[in-house]
Amino acid sequence: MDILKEKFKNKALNIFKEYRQILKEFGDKKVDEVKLAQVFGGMRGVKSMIWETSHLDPIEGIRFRGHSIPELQKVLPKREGDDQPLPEGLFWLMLVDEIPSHEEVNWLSDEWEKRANIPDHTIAVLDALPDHTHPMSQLSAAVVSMESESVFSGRYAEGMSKTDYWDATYEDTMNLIAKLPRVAAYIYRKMYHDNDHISPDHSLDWAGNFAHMLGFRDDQFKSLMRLYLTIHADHEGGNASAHTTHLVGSTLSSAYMSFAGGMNSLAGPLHGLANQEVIKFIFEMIEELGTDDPSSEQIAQFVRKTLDEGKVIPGYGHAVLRQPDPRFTAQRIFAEKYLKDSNIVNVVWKLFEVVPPILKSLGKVKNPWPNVDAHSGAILVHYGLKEYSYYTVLFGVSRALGVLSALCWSRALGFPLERPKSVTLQWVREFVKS
Ligand code: CMX
Repeated sequence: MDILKEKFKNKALNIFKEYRQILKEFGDKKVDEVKLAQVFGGMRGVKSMIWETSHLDPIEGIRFRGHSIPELQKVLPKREGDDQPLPEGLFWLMLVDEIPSHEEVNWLSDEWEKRANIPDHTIAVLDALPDHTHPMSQLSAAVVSMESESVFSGRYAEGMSKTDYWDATYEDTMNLIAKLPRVAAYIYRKMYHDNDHISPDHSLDWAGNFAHMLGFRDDQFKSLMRLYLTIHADHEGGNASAHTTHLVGSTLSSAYMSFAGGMNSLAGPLHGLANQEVIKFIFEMIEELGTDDPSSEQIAQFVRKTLDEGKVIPGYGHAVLRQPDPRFTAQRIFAEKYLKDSNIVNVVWKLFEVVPPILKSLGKVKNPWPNVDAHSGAILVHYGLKEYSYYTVLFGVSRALGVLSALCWSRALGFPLERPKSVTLQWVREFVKS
């Protein structure tokens, strides 16, 4: 058994016993009251799921196993010469609640590299898709096609015991995360670089190698990828991509099917696709205004016009957060260090000044502040990754770290099939009368 799996097994066994005892003693205790507004309102705030890997506070933002993003930037192992954390370290932390050593993250980089080959039929599936297929549809199709390799599905068909579900899910998780950069880079080079693919560099880490296979040689871009793939990894369990992965996984679908479900949900414009929508919005504004250095007044006018047309301002607002997203701030700090003179980055910063007061003035937007998607595109454009339809794939590769480590926990703790209760409008009519 590998070192990480052994650690996970020991942790999970203890926590399994602890939570069963808690349930036995306190299972009837009420945790929440649900209001009718929440029944109609997308279940906002209803406490209904266990998610060990991260926790989201409306004011403070995300904490991964108790660590904020600036703390992660300090405590997680880094590659020599870089000041951003390795996403391998975050995966380790989320899975076993320990900050790994340099040796441990190096082991994980090597382990993922060993598991990274993608099946020929997945390449054939991607090649068969027409060019106008959105990159997120391609990612989803590729992940579903790799289900044929699922250790969990194979062992389940042979009659695996319940007590081994976590083991097979761990194997699928490690294999799938290892393969995602290859799949994602293949989609990018196929779509935007005439199928001119780049072989992996086995000496690089998971994120650095992904940047390399996309075709970016710049060390700063590799550093950006390490930051990007760290901060997008998890946002507690209720967000749409995490919750979808969890829901599909609760049926004992494999990690591949569960993650593909999560990706289909990330592909919506109110969720992960917002990163492409933000840069599209900025490009349209630049084109309409005829300048890539618009004044605040010009930006305000464009924002108001967008709202008058009945559209949302992408990259702003959040279902939980009530302050600027620390993931936005982390990217801003990176950009302040390296990209101060970039016009497109400056537009993002001006939007940050202009948009919140306008959204506040509408009187209905609960969070007028930028979310993670408000910043990422401008930095990518600066480094030459301008094909914005691809941006959500980057988000998806990162999200795998959180939702799949959480899936390992769900299997280890033996969580049941998810099955909340729905009601009809007739039920509501009778309920309000009573
Ligand atoms: N621009 C314009 N209107 C907005 C808005 C925005 N950025 N954010 C919220 N609103 C509106 C809502 O559309 C809603 O209007 P109606 O009552 O007319 O339907 C009203 O304000 C209240 O919404 P809310 O309670 O503040 O926000 P929700 O929790 O319902 O939705 C979110 C959250 C993210 C979907 C929403 O803020 C939004 O659409 N933002 C733009 C898209 C975006 O950036 N999504 C990415 C989120 C991060 C991620 O998941 O990746």
